[in-house]
Amino acid sequence: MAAKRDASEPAELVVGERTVRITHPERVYFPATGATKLDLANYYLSVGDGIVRALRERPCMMHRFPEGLSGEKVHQKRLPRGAPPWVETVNVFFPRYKRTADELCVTELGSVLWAVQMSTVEFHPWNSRRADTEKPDEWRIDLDPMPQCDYARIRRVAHVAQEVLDEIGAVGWPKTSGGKGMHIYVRIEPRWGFADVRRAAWAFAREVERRTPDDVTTTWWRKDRDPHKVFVDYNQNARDHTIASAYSVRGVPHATVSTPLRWDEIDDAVPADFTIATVPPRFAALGDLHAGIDDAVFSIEQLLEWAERDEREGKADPGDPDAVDLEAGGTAE
Ligand SMILES: [Mn+2]
Repeated sequence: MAAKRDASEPAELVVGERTVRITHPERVYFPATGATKLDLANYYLSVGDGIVRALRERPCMMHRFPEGLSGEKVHQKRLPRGAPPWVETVNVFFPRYKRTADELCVTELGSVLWAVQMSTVEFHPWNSRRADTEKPDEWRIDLDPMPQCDYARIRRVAHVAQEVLDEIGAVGWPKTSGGKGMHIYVRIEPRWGFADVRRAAWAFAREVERRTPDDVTTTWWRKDRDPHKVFVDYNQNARDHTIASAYSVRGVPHATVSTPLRWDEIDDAVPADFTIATVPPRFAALGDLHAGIDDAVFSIEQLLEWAERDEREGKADPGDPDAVDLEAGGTAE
């Protein structure tokens, strides 16, 4: 009788010099397609350089689905117990709760796979790194469709954002959000705190709005936003706001992936086409389209000047509702 591997036995994945045991490899995580926990692990293995580049040295929230998508979702800040010693962490402070937490800090692909073993589907890294968690090195342009906004509008706004980025000498790296929107990341010098990076993002969003007012809103209150427009969500640059990283799978039925795009793909690329099934061959063919992100570092000074100009004209935004003054002792609300 031929030896047959029992599908319910743990799988052992070799990742560089690490071996990661995946228990319950056959557990269905995505009931709509039947994709299992092992499929998820193999997906992350196949985009290894890309996911590590997106997460490297960043505090990272883990969005876990211990029973797959049919069960409860856990937003996990603290690294779960039982991690091998090579899985690294970074200690971050949460002023709102006056507590610290040791969050996952990916330094190698093995730790991504260990997070999958701990049922992580989505990775939500900070926009700063452990060398100084209070100084973001990533400006995140989040193009959020309001409920009745069509994707053509997202595409148009992405091109306007690209035009403004070009003019200020910044290199933007677009990706699908894995949902209905788009993200554009810009590497920045880690010289400013969250409040300034957010102000810079706000000034940029307003410039994009000025150029295409029929497509964009920067209106603060959700209820006041035109439901057909794109909200350029500058608040994603506030402290302790995180969004799914490049190559992060999303916890949705068809396991879409937040997928890096070339600028010239934006008009044709359909976000729903990028899933844990389709992104591995794409990655094998194209490599990581964000591979150059760490070499294109932008300084936000000009955007801060725009922010000052707009503030002088009395157009300051109402402030981040979640902002906490760290130096004043961190009393929120
Ligand atoms: Mn978004």
